[in-house]
Amino acid sequence: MKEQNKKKSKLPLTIEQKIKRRNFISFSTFFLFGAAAFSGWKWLLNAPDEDPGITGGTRAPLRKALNKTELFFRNFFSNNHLVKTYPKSRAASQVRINSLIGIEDDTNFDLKNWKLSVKRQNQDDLKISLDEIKALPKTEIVFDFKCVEGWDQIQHWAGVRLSDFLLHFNLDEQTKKQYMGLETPNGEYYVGLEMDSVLHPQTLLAYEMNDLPLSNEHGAPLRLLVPVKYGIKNLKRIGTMSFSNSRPRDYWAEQGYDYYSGL
Ligand SMILES: Nc1nc2c(c(=O)[nH]1)N[C@H]1C(S)=C(S)[C@@H](COP(=O)(O)O)O[C@H]1N2
Ligand SMILES: [Mo]
Repeated sequence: MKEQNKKKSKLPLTIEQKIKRRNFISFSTFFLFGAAAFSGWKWLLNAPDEDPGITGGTRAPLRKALNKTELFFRNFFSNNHLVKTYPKSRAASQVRINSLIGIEDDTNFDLKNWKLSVKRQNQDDLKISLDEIKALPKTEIVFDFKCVEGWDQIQHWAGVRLSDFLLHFNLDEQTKKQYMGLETPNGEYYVGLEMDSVLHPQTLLAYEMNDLPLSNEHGAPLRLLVPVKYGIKNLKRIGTMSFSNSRPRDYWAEQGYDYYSGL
């Protein structure tokens, strides 16, 4: 049956014809894909920039794609997703110090009189002392701290769960907003976090590292630890806390880094 079919069709192609045909197919495929890639690139090049502001400049279509990916991961890693923790014996004794933006100047910073200011809408700022924060249940964590620059280190921190803090100071109305903004007392370093990460059970306001009060370089008297995110979001020396439905300004996002910076 098969043989008969073959005989009915045209004469079989010669080897040369076969080669020619293949060459034609591969060259035209190559050309078509090339043309498509080129026009895609031209399109992207001519596409408008994203709206200026909170994130570093890129083409609007690229930002759209980035935001889609972000949403996918945000839904994928809900609050039930916990980062891996380690025994204290695995924690580094020499904890790496990275950048010191907004915290270098210790002469103009009054550690003793520091208070966390919490901005609330239509109400006075809350001013909270370290002692008030320390009075809340203490939570410890040993996790692998990751910096976008490519290093990571297992570190031991302690403080209060940010969600415990918010509950205790009656900030539940504020947590209905989509974002929290944190800034150093001098406003030179600042981050924005979406509420899912703020309320994540491993997110801490930390005042101790390796069972000792934070050193200035590590963000004394109080810093953020958000283990579900890269180091850039882990603001050292918190001065103010605020809430909003639009993205708060973010130091590294303004430089073009991913706003979400999730792990
Ligand atoms: N105020 C302030 N917080 C900051 C930074 C900074 O420069 N200034 N750097 C961030 C970055 S990029 C990292 S990796 C971590 C490093 O924290 P560490 O110095 O305690 O290791 O702090 C983050 N928080
Ligand atoms: Mo970092």
